[in-house]
Amino acid sequence: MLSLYAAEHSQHAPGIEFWNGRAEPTVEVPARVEAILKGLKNAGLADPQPVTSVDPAEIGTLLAHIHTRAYLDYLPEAYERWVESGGDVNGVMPFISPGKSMQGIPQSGLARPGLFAFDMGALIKPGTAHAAYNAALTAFHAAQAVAQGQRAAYALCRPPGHHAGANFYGGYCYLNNAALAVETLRSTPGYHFERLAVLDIDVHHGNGTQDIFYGSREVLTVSLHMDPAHEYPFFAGYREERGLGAGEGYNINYPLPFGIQDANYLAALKDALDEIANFNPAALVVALGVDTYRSDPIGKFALSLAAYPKIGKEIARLSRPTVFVQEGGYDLNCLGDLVSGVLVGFENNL
Ligand code: OKP
Ligand code: ZN
Repeated sequence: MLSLYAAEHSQHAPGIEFWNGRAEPTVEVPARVEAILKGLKNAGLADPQPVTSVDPAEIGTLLAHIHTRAYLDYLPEAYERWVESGGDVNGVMPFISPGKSMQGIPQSGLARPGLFAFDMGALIKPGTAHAAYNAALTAFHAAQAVAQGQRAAYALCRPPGHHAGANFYGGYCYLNNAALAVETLRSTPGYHFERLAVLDIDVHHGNGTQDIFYGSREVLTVSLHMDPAHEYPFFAGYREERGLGAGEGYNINYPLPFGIQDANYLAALKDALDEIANFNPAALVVALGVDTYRSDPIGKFALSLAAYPKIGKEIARLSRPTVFVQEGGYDLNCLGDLVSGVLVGFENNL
């Protein structure tokens, strides 16, 4: 399977995140990419190819379909404006965000992060925007390959993207790579990908992807994740969230209990894939998080190693052109085996 990654991901190394009011070392580290590359090679999947440094214009038009102009203008200049205004050189982190009735638009680089950041888990440092654009470029190229006839492709995106919405970022995510893959498929000239589906199997709810397509009946978004009543991102991911207006019925959430094991998880996945099959999309984008693994440091599911090829097999049974986009997964010892498990399980069942 065509696999792509961006070497320049390493320009993004946030180091810390705030959680429970404490600065903690973050699990979203550059070594994740090395671990996954090693896993892909060990599994004999085609050698991952690097995508080269991005000129933002190359994907700018497509990104403007999924993110607001205000947010896209903010991201690349956030660090400089923050430091100019006296912000800590270690990185941009909101310390004030508007209350519900506060509608003003500040110019200060110290306050602007509060307009867009929904948590304190996505530090912006000097290399962050560049790395995020390169991750998006990786998803773009993988989707383009599928639009041009490849059966499937894998984009090793880092930083991940599924928590980034139209005008917000957080949870290690800045640009929504999976949504960009959708827009790339939809925008390929002469190619009729009218109905598309996103299957998000990261252990956290894909609130950004849900946000972007919430009003659309052309893109079905389906997410399986830890019950947000008790876990991040807390404020979205509930079963009642089914889409809005024309999009009503085209967003499906599966909040699942902590500790869920292979059999029950695979049953929920089958149900999700049945919904997708009924929708009959021309192609599928998989937001591939593997933080569902039992020893993941932040996920609270309990899947075994053997679950991952089965997940790939179930996805293959849908028989759609498929773009895999990397999301979370933080157990560096197993990360490569988990990702390649899904991809090999998929390929072996085509
Ligand atoms: C990003 B992705 C616990 C930190 C949890 C928030 C989770 C972000 C997940 N120490 N931080 O969906 O994998
Ligand atoms: Zn996750």
